Amino acid sequence: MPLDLPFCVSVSIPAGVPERYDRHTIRRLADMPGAYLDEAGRAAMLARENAVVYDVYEFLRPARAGDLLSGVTVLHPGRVGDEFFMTKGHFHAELETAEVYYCLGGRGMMVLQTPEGDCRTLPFSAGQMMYVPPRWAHRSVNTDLEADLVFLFVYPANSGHDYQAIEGWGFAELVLANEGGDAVVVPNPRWNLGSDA
Ligand code: PAN
Ligand code: ZN
Repeated sequence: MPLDLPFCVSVSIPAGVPERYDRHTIRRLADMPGAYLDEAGRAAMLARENAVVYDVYEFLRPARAGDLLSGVTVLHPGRVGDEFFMTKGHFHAELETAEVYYCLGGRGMMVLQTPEGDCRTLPFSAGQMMYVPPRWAHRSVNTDLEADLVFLFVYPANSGHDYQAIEGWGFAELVLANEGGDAVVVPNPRWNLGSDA
């Protein structure tokens, strides 16, 4: 889309895929080594099929303060072991930048965490808005095995992404299915162990 001109685009509810977009990123199981607690389970699933975990449709802008990046994420249903499908999660490289998510469809949670390790996991479902303050890393989790979790996001164009810290440490909390299949938030047994690995 032409830069510096207003644009308006249809985003269907609850499917979420915009009628047009600048970039489509596909994240598959193979793109998420070490992200799930059950790494052997991920490898076994991968041997069968390199499933798509989520799609991101973005409207691109120059990386300048004052501009905004926006788009839609479609996080598909599934589990690796007991752990629900989730995004990689990241800090913004420019740590003092915030983000707003609005959930268009589905049912899930967001895991948020500061560099100091303060971790909060909040429900995030259709019709809800999530405010991610500056400094808080964020990951979305789809806790519905039947439907996509779909959300629109808006954040400063100069934010950048830092995936490394989360790839190393993970978040302090995980969202797992209990025996009945319901989502439960539990402490991450691997939390912080990977920081010097
Ligand atoms: C979102 C996320 C998107 C995919 O646009 O980037 O949901 O998640 P990961 O980037 O963690 O793979 C956002 O938070 N942007 O800043
Ligand atoms: Zn973000």
